[in-house]
Amino acid sequence: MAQESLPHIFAAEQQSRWLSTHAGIWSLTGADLDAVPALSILTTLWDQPRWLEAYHLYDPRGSELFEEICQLPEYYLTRTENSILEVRAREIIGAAPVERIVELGAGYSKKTVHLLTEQVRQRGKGIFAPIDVGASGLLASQSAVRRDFPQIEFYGIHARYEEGFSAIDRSLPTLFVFLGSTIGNFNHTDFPRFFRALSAAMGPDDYLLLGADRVKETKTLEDAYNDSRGITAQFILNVFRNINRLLQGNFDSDKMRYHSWFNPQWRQIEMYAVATARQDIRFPSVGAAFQWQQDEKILVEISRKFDPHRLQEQLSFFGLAPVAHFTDPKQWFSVILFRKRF
Ligand code: AVI
Repeated sequence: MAQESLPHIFAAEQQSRWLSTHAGIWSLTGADLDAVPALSILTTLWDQPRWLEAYHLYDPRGSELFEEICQLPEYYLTRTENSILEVRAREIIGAAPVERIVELGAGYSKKTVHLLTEQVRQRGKGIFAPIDVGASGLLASQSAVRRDFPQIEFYGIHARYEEGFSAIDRSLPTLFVFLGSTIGNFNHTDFPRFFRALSAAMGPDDYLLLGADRVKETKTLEDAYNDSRGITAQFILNVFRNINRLLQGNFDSDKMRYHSWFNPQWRQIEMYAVATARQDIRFPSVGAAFQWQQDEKILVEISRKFDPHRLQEQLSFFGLAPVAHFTDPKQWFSVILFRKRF
């Protein structure tokens, strides 16, 4: 594997830890991205109630299903956020005088295009560095950026979010972009840990653009996560195929069903797999087993819904000051620009 010259993206003390696996895509040396998921799955499945971390949903099939979800008529999040960015990208980029855009998630969706277009229009150049655990999304993003934005330098960072953003140098003013309301998938422990780490990684001239889905009528929320074509159900239950592959497990998808609801007290959609018959689950590779009882639920994913004013106040405690708040005519979704304050 040829080592490329070191990129203008990692802090000096970090550079020796990163290796170029494909030209323009950088991975953490020695990181086994499969080892941590296996441990996470085992520990949370032995919890009471049993649950899973949301990132296990995104194997290649899960990523395809998620793309389908984004096109569903009931799933308003993607198109609402996209319409906000389409209309407001000029103001957003104008308000954030940066040289670099770091996107958490594979990037180069239609939504990112609006920001890159404005970066080139207003500043003529820039650096785009998406961070993602999936190399395929980064490669697709790389070829699209090279094709459509020759003025933009591309660095793909193949890592978990925190590993990626903590390694970035602070010499260039940077806009961190975290869209799609992915913060909604963080539980109450992950949420503060994530923002503490992100704020610590940001320099004084840095900005954060955050997409957050808002609390709204229960039926609208519940329909978005229980679509008439059953794609969301397939997406959620597909996680067990991924677990079977990772841990040589024997989850039987014919003996489970999908259930979701909006929990108003916790302001979150909860997505469960429910056993329709008892399953004796075995993971022979690690010598572990448990009984999944009939009607017992495994919490596969949560999707928290936000009050944007409270969210802005909350992030101010992490040193992130709100600069501008953008929403859609129905006020269903918020895109908020923050500036690092201390
Ligand atoms: C990625 N994330 C923001 C989606 C959401 O809306 O919470 C994941 C998803 N799960 C089921 N549908 C969509």
